[in-house]
Amino acid sequence: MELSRCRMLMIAAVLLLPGALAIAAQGGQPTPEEATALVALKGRVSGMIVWESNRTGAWELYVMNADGTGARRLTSLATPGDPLAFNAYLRPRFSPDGRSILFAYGKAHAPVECWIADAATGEARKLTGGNPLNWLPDGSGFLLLRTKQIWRFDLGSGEATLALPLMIDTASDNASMVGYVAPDLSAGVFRFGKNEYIRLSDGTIAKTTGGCEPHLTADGRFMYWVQGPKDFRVWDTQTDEERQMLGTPAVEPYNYTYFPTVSADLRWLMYGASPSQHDHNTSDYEVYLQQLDDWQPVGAPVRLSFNTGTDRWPNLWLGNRRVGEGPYDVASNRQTNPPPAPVTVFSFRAEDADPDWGGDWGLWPQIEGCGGEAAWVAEDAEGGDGGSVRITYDIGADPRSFSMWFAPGRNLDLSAYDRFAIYARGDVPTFTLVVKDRTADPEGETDAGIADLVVTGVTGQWQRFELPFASFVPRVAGAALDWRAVNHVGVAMMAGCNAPSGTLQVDNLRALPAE
Ligand SMILES: [Ca+2]
Ligand SMILES: [Ca+2]
Repeated sequence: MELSRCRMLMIAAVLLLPGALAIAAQGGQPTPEEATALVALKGRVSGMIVWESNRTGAWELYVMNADGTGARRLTSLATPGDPLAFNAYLRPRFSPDGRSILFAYGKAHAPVECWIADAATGEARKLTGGNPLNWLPDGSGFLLLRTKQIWRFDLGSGEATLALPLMIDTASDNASMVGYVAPDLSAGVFRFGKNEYIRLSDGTIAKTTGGCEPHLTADGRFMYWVQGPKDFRVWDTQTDEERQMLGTPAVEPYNYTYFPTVSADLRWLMYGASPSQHDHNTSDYEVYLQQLDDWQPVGAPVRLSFNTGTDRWPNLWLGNRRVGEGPYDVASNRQTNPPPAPVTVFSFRAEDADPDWGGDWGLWPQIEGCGGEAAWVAEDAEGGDGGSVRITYDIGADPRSFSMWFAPGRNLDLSAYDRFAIYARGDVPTFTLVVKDRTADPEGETDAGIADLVVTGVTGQWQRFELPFASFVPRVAGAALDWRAVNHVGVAMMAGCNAPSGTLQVDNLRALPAE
């Protein structure tokens, strides 16, 4: 029976001097809090997000699932460095069925055009001249502004016809004009010198505000806009009530907010936020999602993009379609997205400190009677601050094990990662790293969802070991670990696999991103 427990793969050390493979800091990485928020968002919102980014050097459309997964570049519109590439707002908007994306495009210094992209393939084409406003509710076409008049473009016929005779005197149809028209064509909002809410029956300007980037909700009832950075406002056209929708979000340093768009059900606000940089073409705006209830924020905003380019004008479509599977923005396209930051499981930064990703640590024998102690040592394996932990144990001949870290219910998504790294030394040659997910056996009554990897080659000197996720062996044959929901990682000593007694010192366990 002892042998069956030791089916786990033996892996030799990757012999690297401490610090030899230091992880370089990269721009645009999620903090542990941001990574946790991304995981927590899963299952709470269904749909797709499109936004525009200049991370390749030219403006392109990018898409991701509403929970931030599957992020990828959608279009190949421009040649980077092309001096004639479109350089104004694309303001992409999903069609009601989520299959197409309407956006502004063209050549720099030329009249703006209405373009459409396939939301799955990214294939894009020009439909007509003018500045696109918004989709018709039935998806049969869209409205656009051309020569200061509102036109209706019909996708079936490919023709644009004048929708209203009204000349919108104050509106500009230049490429950076921001506007939106109510579905019944009763009113529209436009930004020229100021934000204006205009009754389209007679051209009456019913409301003028400061700021910029005016929008209407999909039902046409609410106008919302940027009064200034850190100050989004909303106006109820029925009750004439104006109030703040979002002030300074509790996100540092990304609290300088622009580009608000609200989902059709009014429950989600998307926006771009930068670290106090204003320029809308060069600043490091990032895409954020904020839940709303009656126009007030619920919980903290979730950061969805991780790139030092300008990420702006996110648009959320709610529904059951997805852009595809894949990791977060950080790992989806290495040419334009930096990898995610390593996740530190524990660093033993201080005596009695909790593991870095939460939970608790100590020694938990699987059966009573094992002897063991864990002592914090003021010595970091990489020569940095903080310390490590020294485990002195005696498990005898019975298949007893010790696990030295546990974080119930964390369900951390490590799908963008492919290996652990850990430092170890000791007077025993091996130890076992144990990983458990939450999905296979939530009650923890069996070994389903647990996988092991025996690390060999431990010596008296600190060594860095790399442990590929693919090498972990499930305890229950055929039950692969779900790396999207990891809630337990532990260092274990198990009879039949590891020495029955000895001393082991470990430090700085991290999950590392796939290359
Ligand atoms: Ca950015
Ligand atoms: Ca340490």
